[in-house]
Amino acid sequence: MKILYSPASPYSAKCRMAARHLGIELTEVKTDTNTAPAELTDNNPLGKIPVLIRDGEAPIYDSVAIMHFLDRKSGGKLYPKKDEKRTEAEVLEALCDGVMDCLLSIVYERRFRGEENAYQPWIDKQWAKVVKSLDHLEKNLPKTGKKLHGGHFALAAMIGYLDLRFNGQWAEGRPELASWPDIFAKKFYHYAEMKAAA
Ligand SMILES: N[C@@H](CCC(=O)N[C@@H](CS)C(=O)NCC(=O)O)C(=O)O
Repeated sequence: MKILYSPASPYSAKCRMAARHLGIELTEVKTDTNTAPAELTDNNPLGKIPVLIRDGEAPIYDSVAIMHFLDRKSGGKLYPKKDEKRTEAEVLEALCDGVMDCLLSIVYERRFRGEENAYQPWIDKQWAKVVKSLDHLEKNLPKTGKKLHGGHFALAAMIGYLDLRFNGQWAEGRPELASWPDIFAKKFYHYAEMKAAA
């Protein structure tokens, strides 16, 4: 199986980390969405990454569908079995993915319109959602028990993207959240190596 990804893509990072944690081997194919290569657009009409490509089977997108596929493939190791715990993990993933949506929207606004033409009220609106969500996470940091789940991988991917594109703009005043990757790294042994390669 291969995954179309880019090193900076947080949704891709979430899936790649989860697959690695579960021991599911994926061939990673670096993909530039800006050039819209046929391998991407033929497999995902939205032209977005990540996309999981399987031999002789339909491609899988988006990242949430890939995570649920990885969960089934691993015999249910990626999400908790108990209903309420599973819902908790899924909502954490939704929140972190939602923050990534806001951050990406800001990055794209600046990139495609140009810094000088970027529409500041839109950026502010997206950033306000990020602030509210990060404050919520700071006060309600998820438990990181024995087993990691999909929500944890989403949280790690979100923090990775904040560090990459919004370094120096989010960690101050949020010590719990800022130091959470240290807890995560103790349970996901490939974290440092994957971060360094990104
Ligand atoms: N909801 C999607 C979001 C995927 C997404 O927006 N990926 C970005 C890269 S991080 C992308 O492909 N952007 C290119 C585009 O929107 O054309 C998911 O969870 O996979």
